[in-house]
Amino acid sequence: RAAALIFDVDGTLAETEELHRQAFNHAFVRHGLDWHWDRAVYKDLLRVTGGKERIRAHHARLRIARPLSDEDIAELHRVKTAHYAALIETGCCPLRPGVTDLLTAAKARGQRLAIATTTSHGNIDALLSRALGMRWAADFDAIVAGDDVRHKKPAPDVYLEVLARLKMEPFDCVAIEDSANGLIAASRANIPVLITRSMFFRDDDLGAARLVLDDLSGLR
Ligand code: XBP
Ligand code: MG
Repeated sequence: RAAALIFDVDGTLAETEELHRQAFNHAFVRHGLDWHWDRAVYKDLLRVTGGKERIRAHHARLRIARPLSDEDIAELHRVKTAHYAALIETGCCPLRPGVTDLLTAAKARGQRLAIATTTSHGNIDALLSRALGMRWAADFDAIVAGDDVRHKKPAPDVYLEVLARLKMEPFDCVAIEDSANGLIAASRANIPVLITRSMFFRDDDLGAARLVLDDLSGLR
């Protein structure tokens, strides 16, 4: 039994990527851009982790593009983030099946809990305070977000930072992830990975994981 469970957020705790997608599209309209990311386009763009990085990557792929400055990208991402929080606030994005039970059971048997994600502290808090209550963070011994480290997933940085804060060895932990980038990040930190398949990564090859499940229900 693992002494600590380290959770990814987007796709793993909740199917948030669809809301991120809608929030990006909202920001593009607000910024006067004629971009629209449909699900197929977004699925492909998810290979680029990080919202600002994803916007930049899309812009770089367009052949004829008006210049997009760092300030433009920061502003687009601010609008995106505000709209994402508003969408989460509506309560339309519950935690995935089995997540709450697993957190409760893990806590009861003395396993430590942590988060290793690419998204921001603000987005994590919006999701988890809605789903678990305002004091949700008290149950987690380490919460590391994308902007806390130099390199986002698939780099191992967020996982290495979690291990450092927990003062634990990788083989005493299990990472719970939904994407190939997350699997690679945790594997590079030598942490065994459990995959819970999510909407956008349903047919990805995630066979390198220790275990691949459709969701976390019935796991405890
Ligand atoms: C999540 C991401 C994030 C979200 C958007 O990856 O890549 O970029 O799509 O969040 P993972 P931000 O689940 O592997 O952590 O716009 O806040 O970056
Ligand atoms: Mg994910």
